[in-house]
Amino acid sequence: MFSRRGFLGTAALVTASAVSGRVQAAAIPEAPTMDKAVMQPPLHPTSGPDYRPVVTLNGWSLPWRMNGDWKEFHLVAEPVVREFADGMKANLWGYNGQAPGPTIEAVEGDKVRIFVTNKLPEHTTVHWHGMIVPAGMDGVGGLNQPHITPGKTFVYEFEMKHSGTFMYHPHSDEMVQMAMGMMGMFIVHPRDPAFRPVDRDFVFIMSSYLIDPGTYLPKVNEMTDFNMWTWNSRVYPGIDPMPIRLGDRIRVRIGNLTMTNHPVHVHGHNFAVTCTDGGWVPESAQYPETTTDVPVGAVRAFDMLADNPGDWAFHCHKSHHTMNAMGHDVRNFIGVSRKDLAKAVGKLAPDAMVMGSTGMAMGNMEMPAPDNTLPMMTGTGQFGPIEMGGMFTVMKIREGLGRDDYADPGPYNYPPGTVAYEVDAPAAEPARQPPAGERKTKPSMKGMKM
Ligand SMILES: [Cu+2]
Repeated sequence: MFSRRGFLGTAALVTASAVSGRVQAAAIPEAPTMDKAVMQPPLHPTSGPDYRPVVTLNGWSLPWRMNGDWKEFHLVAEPVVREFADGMKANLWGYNGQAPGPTIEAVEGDKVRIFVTNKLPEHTTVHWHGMIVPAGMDGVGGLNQPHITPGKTFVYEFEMKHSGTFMYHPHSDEMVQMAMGMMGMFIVHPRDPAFRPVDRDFVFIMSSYLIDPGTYLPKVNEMTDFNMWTWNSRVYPGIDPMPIRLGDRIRVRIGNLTMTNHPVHVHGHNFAVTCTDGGWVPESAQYPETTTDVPVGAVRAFDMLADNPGDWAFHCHKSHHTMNAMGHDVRNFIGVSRKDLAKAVGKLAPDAMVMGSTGMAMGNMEMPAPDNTLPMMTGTGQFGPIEMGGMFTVMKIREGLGRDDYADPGPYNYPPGTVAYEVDAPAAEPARQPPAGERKTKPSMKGMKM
């Protein structure tokens, strides 16, 4: 858990007269830090205007302190160890103990002061993606400000010009630092709490890594062939489930700082994209979807009425992005005779296991793997193996959950007679046309209903 010492405690000691455009080193607020990769409860505001806070999948929101009429936050850029799922950790760079960094929440009209301390071995900056800020606060190293060298603290000050869903990330050795996991979400709530309110507001950011099985460090120069597709630097089954009360109106806000687009898909419901990193989508421009593409360097937030109880898959629809630690240089053996294959392989490698001639479903069987990696397809549901990894989780829509209850409600209790079932009867062979060469006459279309 984060330490809130100093935040709530010191807020009352600071007087409005202490505030000027320039702050002294002694005024740097404490930097809370997080040691867990588990979704923390929503951080309700204790000062400033009211709003319904977001929850971050496997993450948290950064506490602040008021200093006069400024909201002060403190980000610390530093090396971190992030667990992707049980059985795999990665050495990343992030903020305040985790990668991605904490979600920052503020309100339209707020004056925000963000301290950034650099504990990395190289310089960095922070860019506020999508936010309307003065040019000198935009965070492109060299262009808008000097880079923040190791050990130094810089201050960003700006007013929240508009509400919406934004991101933050370095603009300083950007390729390396984003490939190492440095990013986070920045939510600016509308000043009017009646503007498009929702009951539950989920947030995460997508990143991708190439980490060879058995190693801990991402290969930062990779451009396309990633093997870890993550939501908040977690992969299924390590991604938090999304508990939702039946009848809740929910919002899901997704940032994408990977190197490709991700069509995210929800089962059992439809939704409308209501917000991008450019602002709110007018109602007249919204339309129903079940999949929406989240482009690279963009944010999509969708609103959905959770009116269908059950366990519903929510995932990226690129099937390779719901796999873990996947090698791509693999031949397709579907339809190849197992006997011939076994004979050929046996000559070369007597102990090798031949597989893949009927597909790759492995069920409960998992291949031996080095330490610190994850099975390609994994996860178990009440009916058996789920065979997913990567960008996949489950929306668990239940009656009667508490308002701020985000505890996993467990597997769905299906009402009797509502689950697909096996019939105990032989299936008749369908009548088929013989292959073209064996046909006596040309197939006739006459009499066929088209
Ligand atoms: Cu994807």
